[in-house]
Amino acid sequence: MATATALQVNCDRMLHRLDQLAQIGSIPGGGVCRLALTDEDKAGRDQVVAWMKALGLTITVDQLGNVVGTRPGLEAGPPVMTGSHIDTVATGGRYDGNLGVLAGLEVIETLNERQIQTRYPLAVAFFTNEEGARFHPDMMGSWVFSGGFPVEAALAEVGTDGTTVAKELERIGYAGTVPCGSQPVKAFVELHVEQGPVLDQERIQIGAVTGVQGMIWQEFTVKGVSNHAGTTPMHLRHDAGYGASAIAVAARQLALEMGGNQVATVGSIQTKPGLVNVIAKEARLTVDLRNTDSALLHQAEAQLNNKIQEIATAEGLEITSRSLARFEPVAFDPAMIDLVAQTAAGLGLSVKHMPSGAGHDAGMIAAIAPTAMIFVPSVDGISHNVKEYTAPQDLENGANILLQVLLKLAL
Ligand code: HGY
Ligand code: MN
Ligand code: MN
Repeated sequence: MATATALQVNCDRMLHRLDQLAQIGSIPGGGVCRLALTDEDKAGRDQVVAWMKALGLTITVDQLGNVVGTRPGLEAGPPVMTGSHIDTVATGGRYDGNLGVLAGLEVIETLNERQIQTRYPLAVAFFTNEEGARFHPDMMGSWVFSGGFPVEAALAEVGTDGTTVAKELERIGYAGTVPCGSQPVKAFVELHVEQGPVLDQERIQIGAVTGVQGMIWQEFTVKGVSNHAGTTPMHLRHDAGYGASAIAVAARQLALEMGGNQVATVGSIQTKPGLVNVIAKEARLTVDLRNTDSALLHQAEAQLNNKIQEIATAEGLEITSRSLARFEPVAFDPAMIDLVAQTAAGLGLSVKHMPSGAGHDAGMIAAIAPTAMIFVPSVDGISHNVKEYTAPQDLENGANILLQVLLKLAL
């Protein structure tokens, strides 16, 4: 259809929405803090729902607060869906997740302007708690939406501040009634900033994402003995603070020794009582392990657990753990990956097939529908940081590919 391939998004309009949404929960440095189900997340949700309504979309809110805006097609049936998330980490950038949702709205507005009707319905979704920073695990909403996690378990999750998903959904008015898992999807395409350095360093314009790497999040509690930092001989110490630090060093060492795609980090360490002259009696820390290869990821986990047992024995510490998130690597549908790559090439853009280092809602929806992702470069590979930045031309390229891919799937 000649007109369809000539269609372009209105990038200024999309940038304006990105800027408006970034004002909600804005933090110094141009970043955003809209932790899932907080007042800021509510305000962001209300804004996006208002835009969806203005575009004539039919809105559904499911039991976990996942929001889907649907544009009817000439035929009824499962929609071709795009979207992402609008919750952020506490030190978030303005593009992570938000770009995918607002580019979806831009596609809808472009089609509305030209009164283009698609054969199948089109939908734009934002999923609850993709980040998993306040409530674990991450990708919670899309995981429940795609039937991977029981909605009851998700609603009962207790956040880092002691409240539950259920209570917070009620409080912000997004405890919907649509049963989770009741909304079939014909195909799913997510536009997202890469959040890593590959496209930027290799000066490539588009990533045709082949899949999402596996991830394991564990929280360890290290119990030792509080004592005086000055009088206690070193060989008599059971220092939980040292134990936690030794785990952090072991995780990093393990990733460096394994090499390849293995990564590891300790993002959070808290000690009690947390005083300069008191040997810590307790420490709590999180470990994030990831790898594109399932067997290697499990090998990393086993090796780290062995090391942790050695630390516990050597230091006379009691170390327990609880799982916060556990996702196997996901491979996207080859035909969908090719569609992204061919569409990018057709628009004269350079494209690279690559895995995603970050978790994404697409990694969950892939369980119920042919799925693909489109990456655009992150300058210096920075993300989960207020300095996250993607150039307007790259944002426009990504949105135009999203437009063309959705049309090819829905016309
Ligand atoms: O942690 C992740 O990869 C995602 O941002 N939730
Ligand atoms: Mn994201
Ligand atoms: Mn993120």
